[in-house]
Amino acid sequence: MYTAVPQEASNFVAGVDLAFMVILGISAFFLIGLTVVMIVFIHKYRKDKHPKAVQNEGSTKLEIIWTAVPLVLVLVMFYFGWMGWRPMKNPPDEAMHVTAIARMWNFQFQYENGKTSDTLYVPLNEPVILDLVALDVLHSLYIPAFRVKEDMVPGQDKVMWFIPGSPGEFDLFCTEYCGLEHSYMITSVIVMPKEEFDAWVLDTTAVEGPAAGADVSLADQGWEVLRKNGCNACHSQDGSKLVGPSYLGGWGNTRTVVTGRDEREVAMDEEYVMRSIYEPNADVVKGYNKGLMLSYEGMVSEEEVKLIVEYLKELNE
Ligand code: HEC
Ligand SMILES: [Cu+2]
Repeated sequence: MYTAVPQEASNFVAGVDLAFMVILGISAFFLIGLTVVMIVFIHKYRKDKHPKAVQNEGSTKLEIIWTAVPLVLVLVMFYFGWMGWRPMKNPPDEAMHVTAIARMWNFQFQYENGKTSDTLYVPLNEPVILDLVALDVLHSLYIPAFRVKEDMVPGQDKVMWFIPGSPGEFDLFCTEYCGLEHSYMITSVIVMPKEEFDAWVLDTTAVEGPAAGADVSLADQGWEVLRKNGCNACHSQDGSKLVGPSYLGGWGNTRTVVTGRDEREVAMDEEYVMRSIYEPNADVVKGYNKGLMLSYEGMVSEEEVKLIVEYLKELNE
C-alpha cells in the first residue's frame, strides 16, 4: 500500500527528514571531498614525482583544525537529530488514547470506548497517543510514513504519539524480530477526517456478537473472530501444523493433552475449546509447546467462543 509519503503525513516528518538530509549532506560532502583529495595526492606524490618520503611531525595548527572541524560537524548533526527527536518524547496532555496491544503475531488496537480493530484508525490533524502493550515478547511498532518507531516491552508502560497530517492508508508493522511469523506482523494505519473517524469509532455494531449480521452464518462470524484476534498466525485451516494444532481434524475427536506430568485423553467439545482459549497452558496438546498461546480472557467473549465452535463444527463436518 505504498504511496509517496506526503511531507505532512505526521508532525514528525519535517524534523526527522531534516536531520536525515543534514547527515546525508555532510556524509556526501566528505565522501566526495576525501575521494578527490585522495586522487589528487596519489597523482601529486607518486614515486617518480616525489621519490623521497617526508616525515612531518608536530603541527599544532593541524591538530586544532582536525579536532575542531569534526567536533562542530558532529554537534551540528546532534543538534538536528535532537530537535527532531525531542518532540516525540513530549506527548501533549490532551490527546486521544489508543492502546496498541502486540502479541505473537498480531496487533490489536483498543479505542477509548472499548472498540477494537486490527487496523489502526486515527482522525486527521488530531494528536493520538498510543499506549504500547506487549503481552509476550519484545515487539516494536513502526509507522515509516509518520517517522515513528518505539519498542514494545512486556511489563513496561511506553507511549508513542503523533498528529496525522494527511488522509490515507500507511504501513504499520513490527520491527523487532519476534519469532517465526514476525514478518506477518504487518497491518496499516488509516487516517480519516475527524467526523468520519467519530462515526467509525462510535459504530460498535460491526464487531459485536451474532446480532451483527443476520445474513452472515454463525460459522463465518466465528471465522471473523479468529481472523480479528490473530489466531490464524498459529492455527491453520487445512490440517497443516503451524505453531499450534490445525482447526481441521480436531472437533469431535479426542486429544491427548499433557497436564503437568500426566497425559490424558480429552474430547474436543465446547468446554475444551473454551478452556483452551482462556487457560491455554492448563492442558497442553501433546506435541506442542507450552507458553506460546496466551490467554484470551477478556479479549474473546464467551459469545465469541461459541461462534468459534460453530466454525469448528462446520469445518470438520
Ligand atoms: C502464538 C501462537 C498462538 C496463537 C496466536 C493462538 N494459539 Fe491457540 N494454540 C497455540 C498452541 C502452541 C497450542 C497447543 C498448546 C496448548 O494446548 O496450549 C494451541 C492450542 C489451541 C487450542 C486447542 C486446540 C486443539 O486442537 O486441541 C485451541 C482451541 C486454540 N488454541 C484456539 C485459539 C484461538 C481461538 C486463538 C485466538 C483467539 C488462538 N488459539 C491463538 C498457539 C497459539
Ligand atoms: Cu512482533
